[in-house]
Amino acid sequence: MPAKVKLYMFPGSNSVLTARLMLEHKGIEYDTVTLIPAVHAFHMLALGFPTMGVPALKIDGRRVQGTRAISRELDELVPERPLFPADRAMRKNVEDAERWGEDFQNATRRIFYCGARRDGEAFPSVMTPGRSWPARTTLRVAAPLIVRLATGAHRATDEAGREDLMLLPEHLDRIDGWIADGLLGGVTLNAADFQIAVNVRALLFAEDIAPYIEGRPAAAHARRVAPDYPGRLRAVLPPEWLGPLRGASTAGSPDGHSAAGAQPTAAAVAR
Ligand SMILES: N[C@@H](CCC(=O)N[C@@H](CS)C(=O)NCC(=O)O)C(=O)O
Repeated sequence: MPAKVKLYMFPGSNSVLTARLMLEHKGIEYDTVTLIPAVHAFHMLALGFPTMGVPALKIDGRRVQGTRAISRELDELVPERPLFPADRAMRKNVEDAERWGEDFQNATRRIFYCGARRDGEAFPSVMTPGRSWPARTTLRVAAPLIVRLATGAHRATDEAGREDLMLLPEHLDRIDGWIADGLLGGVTLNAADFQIAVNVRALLFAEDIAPYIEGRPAAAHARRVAPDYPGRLRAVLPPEWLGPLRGASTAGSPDGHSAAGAQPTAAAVAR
């Protein structure tokens, strides 16, 4: 008999989307328990999960929490379309990239909350699509408070967000390199694909950042793996935070040319 799978989630969460895409990739049917962000933390603890975070699954009543635990569990449940290669060395590479991707997930979230503090429409644009009107209204009204709480929970300070943006060119180069090597973006998607692509996709709805990603292999990869991730963060980030992106010689500079030399360099704007 197929397992009974329940996903604890809220729409708009980057890590939840990673879990959903992996469930769909495996063809596993599941029910969702849709929670309100921030309040969800109390629900998760009350339900007996070890931490407050989503995504989490109950599989025939057994609790599995976090994207990296979920990817392993799904391979146990449905061996077809494996999320990890059978070859030991290749598996290790995917595991390492997936772990790196979870840190990248945290960075993406911090950058988002830095933006959401400056653009009141950003949080509702990501968190309300697909929800009932009472939930949409509640989320709209509570958005400033939830953004404040999430800032604290995820330590998404301006300082941290600026630092994350400083490292972003390096991260994008790494992702493009993994795509070129075939570690990401293969015929069969793996756990690292789902972990990483969702977060590049999330960065693509930041109007300040998207021009520096568009045109890169990472952008095409993100759209392939996570075609549907609604949201909008208007261009509200302090311009000096974007210096490292402008200074990086990327395929995705906004005017289509290498910006190195023509724009402030990372060093020029670094604290
Ligand atoms: N890194 C975790 C994600 C955990 C996480 O931070 N989830 C957010 C939702 S986007 C959350 O539940 N945050 C509230 C909290 O942990 O208190 C994973 O990959 O599963």
